Amino acid sequence: MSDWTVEDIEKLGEQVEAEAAAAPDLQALEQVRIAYLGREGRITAALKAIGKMPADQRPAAGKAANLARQRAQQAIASRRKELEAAQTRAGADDQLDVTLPGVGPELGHRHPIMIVLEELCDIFIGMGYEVVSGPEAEWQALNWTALNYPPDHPAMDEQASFYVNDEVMLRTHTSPVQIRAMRARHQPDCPVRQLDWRVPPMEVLGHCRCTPSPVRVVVPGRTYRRESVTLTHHDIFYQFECLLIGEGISFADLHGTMATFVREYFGPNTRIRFRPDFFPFTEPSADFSINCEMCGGEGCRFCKDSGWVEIGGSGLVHPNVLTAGGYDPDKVSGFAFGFGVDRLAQRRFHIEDIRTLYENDMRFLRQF
Ligand code: FA5
Repeated sequence: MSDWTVEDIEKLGEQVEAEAAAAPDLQALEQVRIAYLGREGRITAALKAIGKMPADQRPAAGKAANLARQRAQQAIASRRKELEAAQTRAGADDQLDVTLPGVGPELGHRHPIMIVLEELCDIFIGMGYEVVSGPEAEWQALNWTALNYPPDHPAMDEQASFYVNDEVMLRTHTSPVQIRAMRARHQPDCPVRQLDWRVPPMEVLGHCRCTPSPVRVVVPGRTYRRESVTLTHHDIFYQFECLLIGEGISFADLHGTMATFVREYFGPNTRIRFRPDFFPFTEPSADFSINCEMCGGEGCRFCKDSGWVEIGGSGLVHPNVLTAGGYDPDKVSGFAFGFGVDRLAQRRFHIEDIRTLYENDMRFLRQF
């Protein structure tokens, strides 16, 4: 006769599950396995005892013992998995070698265009100029009309510009900021400050009820033109604009300011050359070049053997543009000039293809 009852056997499953779950490590779990499933284990003993039980109890006892064995195997296997995973995690932590040199975060790099722009701004701030900006999506009225472009000027052709809608476009140059800067220098209560940008330029002066302050600003900024991309032309590029308005400003002031700027930026022996040009917003207008710093003016492939490198456009502010800014052309005058920044960056860092400046290739950017 056996001492085992069916109830005893049924309880084994519950007991082994509780003990397996409580095992703190793999060694303790092995002890649980031996205690229940080992040769002398309790479930093994129960299975052996079935043959000695009364015949009517054997089927139920056999079923209970098999179930207990199944529960024991599952409980032990799942606890083993948990304990092994914990051990792997702990092992990984142990592998941290605190004596290894640290990996420093990689420092960012300034974009070559930003390096040039900051240097340009510093030079002009040193001369008492204020750095201002304007929107890249600009009123057509400011990009063209207020700058004295006649309605049929070829530059307004859709081919050369990106239009957003009938009134807004991506600015093709930084010159529209001239108008914004002028109107911002009217006294706070002057109606010109509140005027719609689309008011016909020749009417603006009629709204002025103040004496606007002199203007001395530079404008670094991104510009857009619908052009074929080449080594030196892009459809996105940066310009740098300078505007001075006050009493008695003449071409001599333009020349003096530019001479100071080019000597600071390109070197003390730099010379400037003006040649007559045309811009609707300046009169007279001139393009300006400097002697080629690569060959010292002798002629080389960088200056196409001319000894001169064209930098940008300049001139005295046209009376109609002063009027569009609310300034009386009989009382004040001014000069303006503007040039491309990308080409300066290309020369400074010997970058042959302007596209490299806009591709964001880290191998290129890491060099600066
Ligand atoms: C202008 O944009 C005038 N607003 C400059 C100006 C300002 C004249 C104030 C008078 C008074 P222009 O179209 O020439 O001018 O452009 C000026 C400079 O921008 C060029 O000399 C060139 O360096 C640069 N530039 C023009 N188009 C591109 C382009 N597609 N890609 C790169 N740079 C360009």
